[in-house]
Amino acid sequence: MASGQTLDAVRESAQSINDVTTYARVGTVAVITIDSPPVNALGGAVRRGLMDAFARAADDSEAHAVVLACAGRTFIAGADIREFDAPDPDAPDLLDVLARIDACPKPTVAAIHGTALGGGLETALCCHYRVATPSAKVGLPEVALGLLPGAGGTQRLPRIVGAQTALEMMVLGKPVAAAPAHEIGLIDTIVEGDLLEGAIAFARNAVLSGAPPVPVRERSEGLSLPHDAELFARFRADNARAFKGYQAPENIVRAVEAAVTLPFEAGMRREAELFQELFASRQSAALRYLFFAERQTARVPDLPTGTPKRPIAKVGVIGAGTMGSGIAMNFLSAGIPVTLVEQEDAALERGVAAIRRNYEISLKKGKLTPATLDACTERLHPSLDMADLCEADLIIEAVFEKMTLKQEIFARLDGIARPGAILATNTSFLDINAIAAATSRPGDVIGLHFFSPANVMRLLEVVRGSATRPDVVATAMGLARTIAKIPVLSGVCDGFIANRMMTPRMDAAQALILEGPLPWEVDKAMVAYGFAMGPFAMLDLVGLDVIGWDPATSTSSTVTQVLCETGRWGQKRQAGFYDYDATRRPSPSPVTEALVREFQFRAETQPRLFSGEEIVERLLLPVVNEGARILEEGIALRASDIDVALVMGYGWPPVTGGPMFWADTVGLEKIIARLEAIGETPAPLLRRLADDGAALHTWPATA
Ligand code: T1G
Repeated sequence: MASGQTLDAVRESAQSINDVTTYARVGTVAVITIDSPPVNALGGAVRRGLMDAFARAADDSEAHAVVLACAGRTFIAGADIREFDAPDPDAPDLLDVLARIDACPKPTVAAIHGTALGGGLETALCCHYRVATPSAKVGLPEVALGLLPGAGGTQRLPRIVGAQTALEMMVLGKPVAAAPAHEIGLIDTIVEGDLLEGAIAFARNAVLSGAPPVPVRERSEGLSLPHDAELFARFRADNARAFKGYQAPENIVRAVEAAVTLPFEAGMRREAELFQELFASRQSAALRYLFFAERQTARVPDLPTGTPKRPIAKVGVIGAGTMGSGIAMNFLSAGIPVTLVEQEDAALERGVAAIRRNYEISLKKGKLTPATLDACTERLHPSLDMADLCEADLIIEAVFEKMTLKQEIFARLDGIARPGAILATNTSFLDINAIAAATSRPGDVIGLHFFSPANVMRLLEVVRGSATRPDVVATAMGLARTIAKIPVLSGVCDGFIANRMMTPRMDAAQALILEGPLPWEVDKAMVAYGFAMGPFAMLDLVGLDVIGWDPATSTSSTVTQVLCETGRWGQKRQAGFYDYDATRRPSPSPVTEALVREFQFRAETQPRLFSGEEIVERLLLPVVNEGARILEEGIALRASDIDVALVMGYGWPPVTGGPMFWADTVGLEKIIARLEAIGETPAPLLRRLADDGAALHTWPATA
């Protein structure tokens, strides 16, 4: 970051403020540096350091300006989320620290590299100026944690960029790159060369200009931008769908309304009220839980520390269908060449065309540059000959879900793949051990279960066979991050983790409609809970005929079987549980209703009304029970891994935290009682945890 000369000057004069903060002076510019890995988060030590360092700067008569910089990979990346539920009692409150910075009478300059996010950008907004490297990004992503910028961001940001841009930045929560941030005035200068030198020069010029520095709280250019009173109403209307079910966006809008209508101090008080509402909410607790849960899945406690990873420089994919081409894209986009093998030319061409089409869609959306698109597609090597996989470091089989076919392929791979190559199967439920047994190298065989669309869904289930070697597991878990996936380690069982967890939800839904609620009433309840679509709409989308229905053995013994037998296979037939018009718009079907009523009659149930909450509970209880069994069997390492798998693999509503987190919000004693009330046998782990007063979603504490 800093060239030799400047860095030497800083080092020579640096004095320790505390273990994460130093104070130096380069000429007449004070340089405060935070060094608190991994992301310089605003934990207690950083807050104490900032408080004392800025006090020192204000009193230092030799210092005519102040630069705030960070060491390591990034400028301050936000409040320390780990401290939210266990704040450091001895450290000053963040708002007091920022007030100290904000009150500095000398020009203050934030030198930003990496990502200045959340409280990090709010700290920079308490400086008079912000300079950044070209690759830096700034943002207020608190909405992703179910929060709003609670350290003045909702009040200061609009004063620079205006209400509309501020709303977009905070409600979408997406970081803004340095160049566009400079265009909207959020960054004062982009420093092409050495950031610290540039920041010091900027500070010197600010002093030389003689102009009194104006704190952001006193600026108003953003608020004087033309905006009509309809702005907020329109913003709410335009984003109503995206806001649905989330509390934080509305509170952000209200906070920005306060920035536009109230004096700064009153606006800060309003921001604090709105922040506290969110901080105390279950949604935010769930999202903060998932933030760390996602970052924990890659840890495999029983892997010896320092387990080596095998270098993966070349990848082979067998099967150019929807999954194979999607899987290939993950590696192409990560800069890894892929040999894509198919049996027939037409199938191979379809796969290659699908890959190119997907990249072109990303290009149209501005997510890709033409150069990147060309680089990705140039890394793709289509082939009709498995022998071309002989140099691959990793080969992923993604063919039809048939054990004999997979075993045949792995047996052939055994003779083709180089020694040390990792042989992976994308099977979604077949026994990895049986596939591995088809080779002479079962230790090199592993499951890499991608979720469709494979180039989009972030979950990657890494399935460890009984013979899979530790370095193969370590390689797969590390590779997930390389291809921007969240790895969840699974043992071998039917459906691994995510599919196994979703099965009892579907079974419960099918059973429930015999007790009263119709399919669309069940779906409505699940959508209200936060799912994008309910289980029956999902069945219609996927196709009833492909979910384990066999015409040869169908016996009209379930609603689904009868629907399939009568050709109501779902959306593709414009009739399934729902009826569909030509645009595939669904409507409750009288045919299905009559069928359900008939089955209710046969079941001799006393159909009754169910509330939405009761429907949700009836579908979630068996899922929680299955999760507890998965943990007891050692299939999943942690309960939070199960939640991450469902959120990342099946769009389980993140604001609920996932089924294991939900179970603790209900209380395990109640979960057990309600499971028994519906005739389910609670998994022993639930009883043990309930007896110990322990939580399910953080079990096991050690993993
Ligand atoms: N607090 C504590 N730890 C954090 C952290 C944070 N804010 N951000 C990251 N870490 C840890 C993370 O757990 C991991 O730890 C390591 O850093 C690397 O993270 C008052 C209330 C900065 C873009 O939401 O978006 O400020 O697993 O694996 O992919 O208004 O981390 O190594 O032990 O993600 O390079 C707002 C959250 C907080 C930013 C880096 N800030 N962080 O991504 O690495 S709320 C955020 C990120 C707030 C104020 C409000 C990303 C990153 P470990 P990583 P990365």
